[in-house]
Amino acid sequence: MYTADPQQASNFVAGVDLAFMIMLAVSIFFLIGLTVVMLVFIRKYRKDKHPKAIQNEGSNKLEALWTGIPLVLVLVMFYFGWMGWRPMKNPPDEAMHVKAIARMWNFRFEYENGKITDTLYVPINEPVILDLVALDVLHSLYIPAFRVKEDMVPGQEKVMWFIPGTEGEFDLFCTEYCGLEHSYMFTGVKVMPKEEFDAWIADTSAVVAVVDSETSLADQGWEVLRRNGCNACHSVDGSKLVGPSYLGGWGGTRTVVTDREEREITMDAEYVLRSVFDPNADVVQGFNKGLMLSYEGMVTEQEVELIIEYLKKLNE
Ligand code: HEC
Ligand SMILES: [Cu+2]
Repeated sequence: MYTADPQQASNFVAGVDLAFMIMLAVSIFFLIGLTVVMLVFIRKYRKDKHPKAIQNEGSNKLEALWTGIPLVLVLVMFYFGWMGWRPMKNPPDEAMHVKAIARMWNFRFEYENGKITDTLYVPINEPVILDLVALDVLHSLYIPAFRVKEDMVPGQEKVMWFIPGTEGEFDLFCTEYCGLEHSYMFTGVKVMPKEEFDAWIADTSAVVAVVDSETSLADQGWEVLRRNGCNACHSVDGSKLVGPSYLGGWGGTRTVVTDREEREITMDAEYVLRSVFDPNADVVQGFNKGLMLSYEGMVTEQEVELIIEYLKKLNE
């Protein structure tokens, strides 16, 4: 996915890489230096040359030296680390905001005009502020090429910002182990020329057009499931993941727990709708409450109907 010049990918690359290279250089210097000194000493002070060990009472000069030099080195590293990190904490006042929402186990990005995507789209050379929202547990948004990473904490308002400097696609993923399908939280950032981005963002038809394209209703239902990350928890082949499989679900009966009472229920449209908007009202026996969050406001009723079309087709 790494299609562009890494040094230009964002405004933070130079600062972070400089700090990294300095630390790497210091480490390599000491690795080689210490190894050489060790080998020399092994030779110089071996037993047949130095049969009698002597007691060394210490040296204030040496003490001062090996306190002073590392102190300076550590402060140099701190300085460059700080210089690379500080600007990340100072987002500009004027910038495009995108809401980045993480949940088990996908990312979604909401733009100022309401457009929603599962890949992040940004214009080149424009500052972008991501408002980080975690709906369930700790996640962490990481874009290695941009050298940015920030934890996403439920209930905490945090931001991340950057100015993309190269067109192309870069990896974006969750880097805080957040449960079974953590590795599914893998998507990308697409950096586009400004005009192309403006045209893209203005085109909200893609959001609406889910319903009236050429594809069959069931295929559109699948698309809704894919886009919302439902498949991280629900399989199509009957295997049990975090939630029940879609297979054989529609029209079947299942035992659910409603207000601590067990009852039999048939999977009809009403039940599916309730499962999506109020998942913890009826909890399917053998599965845990509280894992599926409500998709109220994220999935429309119309989209639930498409999901149902897909479930029906799966039974055929
Ligand atoms: C984090 C995991 C997770 C995600 C993501 C998730 N679900 Fe669920 N889902 C569950 C669990 C666990 C259950 C069973 C417990 C319950 O009924 O609340 C469940 C139950 C259901 C049921 C009832 C299933 C049955 O066989 O009775 C439906 C329908 C459903 N989910 C649809 C969806 C849809 C549609 C999405 C995406 C918009 C989705 N789920 C996303 C975990 C998840
Ligand atoms: Cu995560």
